[in-house]
Amino acid sequence: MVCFIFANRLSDRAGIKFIYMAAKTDLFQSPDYFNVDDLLTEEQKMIRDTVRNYVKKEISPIIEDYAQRAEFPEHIVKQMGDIGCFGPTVPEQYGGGGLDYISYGLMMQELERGDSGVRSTASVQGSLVMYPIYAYGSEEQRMKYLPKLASGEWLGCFGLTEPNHGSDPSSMLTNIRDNGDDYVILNGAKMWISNAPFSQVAVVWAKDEAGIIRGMVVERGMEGFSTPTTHGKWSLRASATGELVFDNVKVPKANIFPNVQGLKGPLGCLTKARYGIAWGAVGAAMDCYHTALEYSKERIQFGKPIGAFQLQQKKLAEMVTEITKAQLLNWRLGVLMDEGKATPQQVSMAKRNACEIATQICRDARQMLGGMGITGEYPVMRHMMNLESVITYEGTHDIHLLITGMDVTGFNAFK
Ligand code: TGC
Ligand code: FAD
Repeated sequence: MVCFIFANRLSDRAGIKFIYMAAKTDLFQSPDYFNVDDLLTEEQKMIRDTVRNYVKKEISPIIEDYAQRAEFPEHIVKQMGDIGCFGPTVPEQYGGGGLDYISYGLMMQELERGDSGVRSTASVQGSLVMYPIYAYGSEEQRMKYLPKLASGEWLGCFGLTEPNHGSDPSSMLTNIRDNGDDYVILNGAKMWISNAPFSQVAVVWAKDEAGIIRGMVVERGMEGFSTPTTHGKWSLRASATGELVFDNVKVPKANIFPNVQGLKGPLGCLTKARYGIAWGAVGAAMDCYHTALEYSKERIQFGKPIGAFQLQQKKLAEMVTEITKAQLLNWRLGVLMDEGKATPQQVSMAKRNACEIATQICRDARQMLGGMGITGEYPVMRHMMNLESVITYEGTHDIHLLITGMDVTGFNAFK
C-alpha cells in the first residue's frame, strides 16, 4: 500500500501515466529461449511453479517496503517452511523434502527472483544449518534440530567469517577449550552473519586446543552468547545480518558435530549453498530482464517504443543470451550433483558465472529504465544492490576465479 501511494505521487508529479502502475502486480514470466523446461520433470516444474506463485503472492507485494525500511520480514520464515523451501534435499524422515538438486536449484531461482535476501534466508537455513547437522551430526542432533528447522519453527545461522578472517577462514581465532567436564568453553566473534539476529540456533566453527576446526550448534539463551545486529547496509536490506559474540559460552559437548573435523566441514556446506546461489542469481537476472523487456515495449521516446532502438535491443539480446547460457550450465550442474559427480570447482564456476552475468544484466536493465530505474517502483535497483553482497559472500568473485585457476593449472595461488 505504501508503494502504491508512492507510485501515484511520482506519476502525478511527472505527469506520467499507467506505465509505472503496471509494476504493482507481479506479472513475471520467465525467459526460456532454449526450452530448458523440456529438460525438467513434471515434478520439478510443479515445484518451481509453487515457489513462483508463492513469491508472486507473498513476497513481491511486500518486499520493496521491507527493503526500504531495512527490515526483515520475519513472518516469511514459517511460510517458506510450509512450502518446503528449507532443506529440500534433506531426507523426509528429518522433515526435509527428499528432493533432487534441480528442484532445490529451481526453488532458489524463484526465491531470488523475488529478492536475494529471501533466498539467503533459505540458503542459510537449508545448506548451511540443516545440511551440516544432517551430514556431520549425531542422530540425536538430527532429531533435535532438523524437524524444527525444516518447518520454519526455528531459524538458524552459520558462523564462519570473523572480523579479521573472511576469505581465509582457516586462520580463524574463535576457539573452544575443554575443561574436562561435559562442556567446552567457546570464545571469539563472528561477523556478517545472515539471519543471526532472529536465529534460535547457530552452527559455529571454532578451533580446539590442537588448532583443529570443529563445528557445533550454539543455542540462543546460552549464557555469554549474543547476536548484535549489523546496521547501515545498502544491500540485502530485507535480510537480517549480525554478529555472533561468544564470551566464555558453555557449550555442551553433545552439541559438537562428531563426524567432521577441519576446514572441509564448513567448505562442504558452502559447496551446497554456492550451488543454490548459482541458480538464485539467475532468478534475479530473469526478473531484471523481464522488467526491462516489458518497459522497453511501453516506454515511448522519439515517437516509438525504446525497444525499437538498436542500442536497447542489443542490451536485451545480450541479457537473454547470458541467462540462457547460465540456465543450461546450472541444469547440467544439477544433473552432476544428483549423480554425485559434481566437483566443488564446478560449483565455484557456476556461482561466479551467475553472479557476473546477473550483476551486468541488472546494471543494463537499470539503465534501460532511465530515471525510473533508480526508484523502488521497479525491482531492478534492489536486485542490483543485493547482488553486490551475493557476488561477495560465499567466496568473493576473485576467490572463485582463483579456485578455477588452481583447478586448471594445478598451481595454488592461495599459498
Ligand atoms: P584448502 O587447503 O584448499 O582446503 C582445506 C580442506 O577443505 C577441502 N575443500 C573443500 N571441501 C568441500 N567443499 C569445498 N568447496 C572445498 N574446498 C576445499 C580441501 O580438500 C581440504 O580437505 P582436506 O581433507 O585436505 O583437509 O583450504 P585453504 O585454507 O587453502 O582455503 C581455500 C579457499 C580460499 C578456497 C577457501 O578458504 C575458501 O573457499 N574461502 C572463501 C571463504 C568463504 O566462502 N566464506 C563464506 C562464509 S559463509 C557465507 O558467506 C554465507 S552467506 C549466506 C547467505 O546469506 O546466503
Ligand atoms: P576479504 O577476505 O578481506 O577480501 C577483501 C578483498 O580481497 C576481496 O576483493 C577479495 O577477493 C580479495 N582477496 C582476498 N584474498 C585474496 C587472494 N588470496 N588473492 C586475491 N584477492 C584476494 N559469512 C558467514 O560466515 N556467514 C554468513 O551468514 C555470512 N553472511 C553474509 C552476508 C552478507 C550481507 C555479507 C556481505 C557477507 C556475509 N558473510 C557471511 C561473509 C562473507 O562470506 C565474506 O564477506 C566474504 O567471504 C569475504 O570476506 P571479507 O569480507 O572479509 O573480505
